[in-house]
Amino acid sequence: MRFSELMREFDVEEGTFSGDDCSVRRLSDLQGYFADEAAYEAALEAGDPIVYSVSAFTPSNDEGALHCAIARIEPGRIGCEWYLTKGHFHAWRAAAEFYIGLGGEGVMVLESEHGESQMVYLKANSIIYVPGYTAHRTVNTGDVPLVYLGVYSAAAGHDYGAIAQRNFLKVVVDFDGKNTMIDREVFLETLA
Ligand code: M6P
Ligand code: ZN
Repeated sequence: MRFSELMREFDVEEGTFSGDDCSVRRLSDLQGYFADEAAYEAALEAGDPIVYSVSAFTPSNDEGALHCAIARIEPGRIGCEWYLTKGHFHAWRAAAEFYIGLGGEGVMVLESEHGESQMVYLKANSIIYVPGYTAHRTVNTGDVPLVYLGVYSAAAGHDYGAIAQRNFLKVVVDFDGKNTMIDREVFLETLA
């Protein structure tokens, strides 16, 4: 590979790789992802803010290659629920991923195919290992952007289908200033 293809600079504030047009996810792109639908509709009436953006460094698709994405989740909430990423399984289910925190603070929700959930803290100078066969979503629980890198196999692929259908079983919400991961069903009952 040519030298110019081996290195990229990234901007920790912006959450982008140099020379890359980042993909932007606005609130309107996240229909069905937040638990509190009334709060979602009300927020959308007020505007369509950027919730997060992703910029990728994909130097190769050869066998054994790695890709890296940098993402920036804006601070914010829909009702009690913090701004989040869509979340995905890898299309190649066995593929693992490293998440490396660069700025801000948040959590990852990890959910196995059998519905076992874990909440793991993600902040600057921390690294999370996302095992294979595990859906992963990132949540900004702070009041500044959460910026992080994800490093994964070029063959991993993003499978959003299962999450778009049933969503994660847990939600991360701010209850009286405390970040809590609770069952989606239990949270929905508190809204009824
Ligand atoms: C990380 C990586 C990316 C991913 C991004 C946003 O940077 O895992 O591959 O695209 O987070 O997450 P999502 O794709 O679930 O919206
Ligand atoms: Zn992933």
